[in-house]
Amino acid sequence: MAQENRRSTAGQESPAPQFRGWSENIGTLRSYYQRLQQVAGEAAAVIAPQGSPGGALDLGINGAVFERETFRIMVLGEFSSGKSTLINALLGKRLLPTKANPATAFTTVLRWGETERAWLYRDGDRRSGETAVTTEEFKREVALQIDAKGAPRTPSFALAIVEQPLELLRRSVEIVDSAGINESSDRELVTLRYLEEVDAVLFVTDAGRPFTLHETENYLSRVRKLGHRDIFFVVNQFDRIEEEERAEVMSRCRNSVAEFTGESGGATPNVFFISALQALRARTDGNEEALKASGIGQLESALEVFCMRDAARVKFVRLAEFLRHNAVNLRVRLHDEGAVLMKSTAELRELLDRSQSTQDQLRASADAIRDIVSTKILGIENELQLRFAAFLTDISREIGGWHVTTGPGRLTRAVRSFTKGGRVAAQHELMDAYTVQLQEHMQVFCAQELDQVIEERQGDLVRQLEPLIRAHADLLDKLRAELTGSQSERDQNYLIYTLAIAAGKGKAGRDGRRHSDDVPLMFRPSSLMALGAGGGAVVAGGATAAAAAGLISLGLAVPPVGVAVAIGAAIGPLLASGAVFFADGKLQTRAAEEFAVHVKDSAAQTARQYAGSRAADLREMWGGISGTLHVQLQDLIGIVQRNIEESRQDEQAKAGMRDQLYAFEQRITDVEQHIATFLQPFVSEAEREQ
Ligand SMILES: Nc1nc2c(ncn2[C@@H]2O[C@H](COP(=O)(O)OP(=O)(O)OP(=O)(O)O)[C@@H](O)[C@H]2O)c(=O)[nH]1
Ligand SMILES: [Mg+2]
Repeated sequence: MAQENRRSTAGQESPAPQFRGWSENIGTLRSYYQRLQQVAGEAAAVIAPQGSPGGALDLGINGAVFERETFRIMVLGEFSSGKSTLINALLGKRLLPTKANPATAFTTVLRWGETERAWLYRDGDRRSGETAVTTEEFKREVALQIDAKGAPRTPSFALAIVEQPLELLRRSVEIVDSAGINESSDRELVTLRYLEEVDAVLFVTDAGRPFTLHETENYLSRVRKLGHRDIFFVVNQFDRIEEEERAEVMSRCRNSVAEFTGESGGATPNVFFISALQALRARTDGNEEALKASGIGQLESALEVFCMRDAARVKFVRLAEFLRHNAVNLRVRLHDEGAVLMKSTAELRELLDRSQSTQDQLRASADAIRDIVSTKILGIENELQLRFAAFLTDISREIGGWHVTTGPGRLTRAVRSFTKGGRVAAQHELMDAYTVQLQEHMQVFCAQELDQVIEERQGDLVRQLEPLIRAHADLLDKLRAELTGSQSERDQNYLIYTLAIAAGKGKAGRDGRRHSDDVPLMFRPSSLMALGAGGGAVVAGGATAAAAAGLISLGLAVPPVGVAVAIGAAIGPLLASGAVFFADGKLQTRAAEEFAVHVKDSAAQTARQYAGSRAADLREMWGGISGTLHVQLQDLIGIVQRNIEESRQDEQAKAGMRDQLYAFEQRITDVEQHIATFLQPFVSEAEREQ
């Protein structure tokens, strides 16, 4: 089924609009980058010839990001977790070597090609040249060889690029197989280095020992540190888990992921329980039933949604916004440089001295803004906590009236057979049924009520900050005019404007939910950035949209906290000693009572965790403002100081330089306009989708 879906989507004439022309779009952005870089280079030569200090104009962007025109997903995990088997299953083809012993010798990038082709590289940077090989030769090289003593041989290559005419790889999606980590330090290094070159990560863990401390602390943390927020968590080899233990393994894994992602800032966790081996066999045998049972379908759908809908937006919008922001900075900087050039050293010195108190005032006002933001967010955090705790306490009274459904005849069978396994399974089923219902209620409450609170408080914050930021901007402009002697062309309303859309002001016809995706990228939490405009709503609470997009599994938008575990612990003994409850059919009533007690008891803690994670997002979102104000001031003063130190003499030369700098500014403005036009369709697309 999933295969069918994939085919039909991949074969469509019209993919998601923003995915059309992927290469052209990246190419366009690259050309803007090159134009800006050229201006920066030429301007640097004018401002600071002969490499004099302080004159470097750094665009702050590594051009390499514009070179690759694909969306690259890396499959990562400990050795023998089933990474290669999983990719083979996704491809529907036994392309990559798999075996019980460590099997994959080096990183392999799989990408689309009309015909099968492969190249091998001795180093990961591809500096040492490439060797074209056949698919068979590739397969031989990439399979880790064992010497006579049983030790793995050092592979001759570090990277392979393999082109295959497979649907999955169409539309610029690349999949990377990696040598398993935690097996050999050399191979691990090759794998981990490559992490920096990918856009998203699919982490494979073994269901028999899922998410070990070693995995989370060494590898997953590293993945997060590299800025990856789009992690797909795959619990593989699920077929090896006894049926009656599956529910427990699932909740434990979800819990591990929630703990991990929660700790590091709250991404949107995608956890999938699959059997890659079953999926591969089923796909090569054409057995649809078995394919469905393997669980690979959910993963494929999520990947598909991600690649088709979010990947383009993630990549384009992020790059374009980043580029635009850098262009504005560069332009303002050149403008200030040009203006300061016309002043004598003595004049500049005096101006700097005279402006000391204005400078102090500006620093103080940036600090005051920071303090207001942090006090306000603390207030929001407390309010969320109180409201959420009250909601949980209230709902604990309703639990007795909930209709929970368990598998057909499950409880009756457990009663009859009364085996340990039967009881454990029944226990899990009850526990899951109640937990799912609770999480549904929590999601609705968070999305409908708490989001509203956050939005309102953010609106208050904007209203409070607006006059302060305006005053700050005016003061900064006054200082700029004093120091440079000219009116700046900086968009004074930039911060105010971005703040206003952040809180949902000034746009007609918006509904209450739409706050997060309009938050300008520079003020978005990185998790939002990574998800792009559409996915943004997910993290900030739009659980429904996320679920609709298949991006999260139920319950993970709100941390399930210890509730499920506590409930398991409570129902367990009931079932164990359960003759009396089974006998009079009151099991569910008692389970509901226990569940309610635990919900009530853990309400405060659940609320604290929830409020904490929302507040962390808000802090990240708003925290950049004060920093930006400080940097603006420092840039301005820095230019004056540098000019004082360099004390240029020739007035005519200065005038010439100034004219040149103004011409550079004009070129940058031009690029800025192009970027804005480029971004327009992506922004409107995000709006339509909401
Ligand atoms: N039962 C079962 N076995 C699996 C599954 N997936 C993979 N395996 C087996 O696990 C072993 C390791 O699989 P590989 O795909 O080679 O694992 P890998 O993660 O690529 O390993 P390295 O390349 O060494 O890092 C093989 O014997 C597979 O057949 C699964 O879902 N269920
Ligand atoms: Mg492998």
